[in-house]
Formats: sequence, C-alpha cells, structure tokens
Amino acid sequence: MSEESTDLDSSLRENRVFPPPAEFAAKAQVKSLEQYETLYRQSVEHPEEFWGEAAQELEWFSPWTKVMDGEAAHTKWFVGGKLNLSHNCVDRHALGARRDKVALLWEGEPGEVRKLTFGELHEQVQRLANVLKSLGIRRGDRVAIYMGMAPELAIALLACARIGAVHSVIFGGFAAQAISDRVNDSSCVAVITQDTSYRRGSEVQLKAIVDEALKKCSTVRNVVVFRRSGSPIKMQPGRDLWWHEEMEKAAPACVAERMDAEDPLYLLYTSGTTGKPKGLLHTTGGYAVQTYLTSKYVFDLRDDDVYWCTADIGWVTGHSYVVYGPLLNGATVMMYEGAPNWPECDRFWKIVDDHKVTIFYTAPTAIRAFTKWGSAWVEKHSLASLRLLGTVGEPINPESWMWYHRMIGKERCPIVDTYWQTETGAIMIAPIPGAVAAKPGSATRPFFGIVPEVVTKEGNPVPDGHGGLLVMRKPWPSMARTIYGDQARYEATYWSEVPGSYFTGDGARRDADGYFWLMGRVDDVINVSGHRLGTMEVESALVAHPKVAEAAAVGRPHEMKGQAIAVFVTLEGGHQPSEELRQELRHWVAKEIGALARPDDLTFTQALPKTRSGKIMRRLLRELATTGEVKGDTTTLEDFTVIAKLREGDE
Ligand code: 6R9
Repeated sequence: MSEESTDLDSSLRENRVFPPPAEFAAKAQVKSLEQYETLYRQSVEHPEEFWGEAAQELEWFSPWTKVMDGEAAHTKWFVGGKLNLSHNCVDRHALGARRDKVALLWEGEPGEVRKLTFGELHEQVQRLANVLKSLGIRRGDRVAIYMGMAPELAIALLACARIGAVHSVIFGGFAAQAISDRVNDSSCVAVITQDTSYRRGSEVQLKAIVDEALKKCSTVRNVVVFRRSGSPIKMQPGRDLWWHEEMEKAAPACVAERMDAEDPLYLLYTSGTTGKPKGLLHTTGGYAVQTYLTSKYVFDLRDDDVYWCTADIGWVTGHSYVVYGPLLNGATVMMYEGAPNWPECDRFWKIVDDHKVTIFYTAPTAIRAFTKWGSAWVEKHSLASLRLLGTVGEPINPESWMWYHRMIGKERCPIVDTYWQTETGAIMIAPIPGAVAAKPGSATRPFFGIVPEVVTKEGNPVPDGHGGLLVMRKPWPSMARTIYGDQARYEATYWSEVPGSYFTGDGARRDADGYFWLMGRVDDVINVSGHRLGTMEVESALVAHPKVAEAAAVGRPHEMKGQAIAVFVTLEGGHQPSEELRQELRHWVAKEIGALARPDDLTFTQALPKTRSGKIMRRLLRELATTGEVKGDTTTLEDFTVIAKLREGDE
C-alpha cells in the first residue's frame, strides 16, 4: 500500500482531477495555472504592492499612508485611508454607468418578484441612513438587525455602513434568548426587524420574538419595523417605528461618513466551542478590499452575471458574498426569501431558470438534501444559464461533488470549493476557476496573498500528505480584528495556539500538488489506535452507500483504542433500519477506508442535530455517544426534537 492509503491522516482518497473547462478558461480573468502561480508568487512576495493595487480599484476619500502595519493579531491595513462601504457598494455604481442595472433581484417565498436598480438602492439606503440618524444613531453605535431575507435586510446593512453605525446581524432563526445575549453583549441602541417572514409556507414571528428578547435589554431605544406580510403585530409606542412611515418622512440624500480603514464595520457572533458566543469584529478597509477581490476572481464576476449565493445574510457568507463582495463589484445579486423545498423540491432550480442565474453558490448540506430529494426535480429544469458553481461551509464529500458537477453543472461549470471562516471575513482557499483544476473534496489552493500551512501543535510544518493543523502564516486584510470586548480571548483563541500564526481550528493536509484538503475541526478528528481519522472520511464513506442519506461521525473515549468511532446515520426514503443493515454499513466503511475506520457504534436516526446554518453539531453527538445524554449548549440547534429522538436510540 502506498504511504497515502496507510496513513489515515490523509484519507479522502480522491484522485480525480477536473481541469477548468477550456471554454470557461478562455473567457476567464485568470486563464491558466501559470498565470495564477505568477500572480500568487508576486502577491506573497510583495503583499503591500499586491493589496495596494487591489485597493485602488475601490474609491477612497483619502489614500492610506501604509498598506499594512504591525504584526499578527495587531496588523492594521490601509493605515490612515478613508472610505465608506455603502458609497463603494452603491454610489460608485449608481452615479456611474450602472445606475439602471439591477442590483438586487429578489423573490419572496410566496412568489412575488422585486427588482431594485443601483439607482433605486441608492435612494433607499440614503433614506434609511437618515431614519437612523433621526433616531440619534451615530458613528460607532451598535445596531442589531433581525430580519428575514428581504431586500430591506441588505438596505439595513448598507444604511448602517453609510453612517458608520456597527451592524450586528442576528440570524432570523435564532430565539429570543440568543437575541438578548447578543444585543446586551455589545449594548445595541436600536434593532431593525420586520413583522413576520415566510418560511416553508408559514410565518416566522420576528417582531414578537424581538419584543420577547428586549424585555432583557435596557440599551435599545428604538425598534424599526419593516412591513413584510402585514400580519398583525404589537407596536410599542415611543419605541417602535414603522419603516415605511419613517422612510417617507426622511430626506432622500445622505452623505456617506468618511470612515477610517480600521473603523469597525460590523459584529457577527459565532457559536464557539464554549458556551458564550463570540462577537467577531470586522473593520472597513481591509474587509472591503478582500471581499471585493475574492468575489471578482473566485467567482470570475462579469458585468452580465446574475449571481446567487443562497446563504442567509445572518451568516458571514451572506455578509461577504450576498451583500458586500458582489455589490462592490457592481453585480446583480439574486436573493430568495424562503426554503429550497417550498412549495416543492425544485424551487432553487426554478429560480435559476426564471432569473437566468449564472453563478450559484451554496452549501454541501444543501447539495446533500438535493441528492436525497432525487434528480427528477432537477431534470425538470434546463439550468442552461449557469456557468459557475460554488460551495462553502464544510468539506464536500466527493459523492456530492460529483452529483453537483453532473446534475447541476452538466459537466460544463467549474466548481469553486471555498474555504474560509467568520473570522477570516473572506475566502482564503479556493480554486481560481479558469486556472486551477478542481479535485472533488479539496478547496484546492490559496487565494492571492494568503499563506496557509499545515503544522504540528508546536508550529512545525507537517510533510505533504499528512494531516495537521491549518494555520495562516501571514495576516490578511479581511481578518477579524478582535472579539468584541474580549481582546484577550481573541488573542488566546486564534493567535496563541501556534505562536506567530493564525490558528483556524481546522485540521487539513496538503497534497503533492499543493492542494489543501480540509479534515474538519480539529476537535472533530478521531484518533483511533494512534491513527488520526477525519470524521469527514467516515461520513463520506457512509454517504457513498446507496441507502444512506446523511451521516455524522464522532469520537468517543475507548479503553483500548484511545477513541472509538460512533456514527449516526439517516437513511434514504424507503429503507428501514435493521441489525443486518447496521452490520452491512459497518462493513462498508471498513471496506471503503480500512478496518481501522469500522464504526464501533452505529445509530440510525431520522435527523441529525444541526446548527441553523446547516452544520452538523458533532459536539452534541460526541456528548451523546460518550455519556448517553446531552447537557451542553443547544442554543444554535435547528430542531430541538432531534436530540430527544436521538436519545431514544434507534427507531
Ligand atoms: C464561511 C463559513 C467556518 C468553518 C471552518 C471549517 C468549515 C467552511 C469550508 C469548510 C471545508 C470548506 N468550512 N468552508 N470546511 N471546506 N470549503 O462557513 O464560516 O460559519 O465561520 O464556519 O466551516 O471548519 O473553520 P463559518
């Protein structure tokens, strides 16, 4: 056996390579591997030159004196430069050639369509900025936003950015307690919300949840309420204001604040490994430059694209790749309000055809759902407008990748697997689609200026082909600058584990071609008899079985082996759990990866516990596999009944 297959550090034994389609590469901004490699080399050898040049493509009120200054956790970017992101996302286009180009192309779940040109967006953003000002909101104040996927959500972000208020978007699926915690952590002075929002045919009571949350928040003076459904809600006199009434009264022009490059732009909370959510703080200049440049190159954006990232703006992907990145590029951004399976499982494909979407960016968890629902839903639609596909959020198992490539991309569209984090602000590792060949399951090679490395706990480089910790050796413009109110935790979590480097918390390996293979969070790596196994490998093997829909693998302590593998499996429709199937699947994994990977425990379940952004909560499964119950924090869990059902054991 080769080194590769005995070393279970490196396990996704995937060796298919998909070069950029010639037709795509011919028109792409970066057309060949040589061109990528030359640009990459220049970008890391002369980062100040590289990022400085990229920044010139945006509009600055006054230039920076130094591209970067300081080091590691303390790096500052575009020192002294003044700019405004709302101005760059909107005014720059509205006052130029794109005034009548559609900026936001929105479809509500019930089916209505709205189109806002850059000119219209410009007016809406300025009016809302004036509304916020009229409420006494000033530069530096924190404003919480709790909305569904309406154009007004994007307008709210841009209006805050315009006046220098720091937005803190709270995903519309969070419960009241999560809102109170986040609002209080950063002392928000106002909340922007809406009456209700549509999801799978029913209404989410956003305003009522805000009312509940604000009982525990003393710093909020006002609540601005966008009317989406018109369903009856309670308005608290003196505190609550209707969006449409205030917008009508507000003046249509509002000069954008001159923000310093290092001024805060937004806060976004992530659920870390500990109980308390971390409010990651992103700043203005560096974030603008890297979201702009990654959107331009990774999605190979062209002026006639209809770009659709299916993420909710409540997550970082929505911030960087629904709002800021594409709008900085003057792109037409598709937004959809509701569920992918409403009214039927082909809603996304219908949207792609109806609006001639050219770029489609989604999460592996969604792709697995589409696979489970079956190809017939896809085959009803042409999807001929698509030219590029993307994924984000977790490693994609090669099975799903192939399905995406064949069924959605019709073997014509490159797939960009984009690796990054809330903390990194923008894409870090992803193929430049006209230049770098894809390998299913690999995020491939670093973006310009990014220097990832796989290292040991001590920070020593790990040889290619072996697993280790993924770090970033060099700072990058869009990195989060701190955890709000907790600089010590920021430095301890990200900049102290591996001295001098940024620690991602992910395990990875690099192959001989310099491709990065993400192996999941390091706390998700299972160590069986001294051999490390990515949970992802076991899952990937299971999902490749025709009867398995989804799988999650975790480690639990084991006397002899150090750790044993516990897996949780959901079956494709029409298949029933049985002892026979349990043995078949254990054997299957052993056959796919090696006897070492044979799951010790296999639990059939109807659903896996997931965060609202679709990530499997392995922490909960680990706890369940270890102790037989779940006591840990479940605030980000999407469906609480899942845990109760899992606890009951096999169904
Ligand atoms: C953008 C986003 C970050 C974590 C990250 C990693 C996982 C994201 C990935 C990926 C493998 C990819 N992750 N993209 N793993 N391949 N293409 O998802 O941010 O919600 O903060 O999650 O997601 O484990 O550390 P966030």
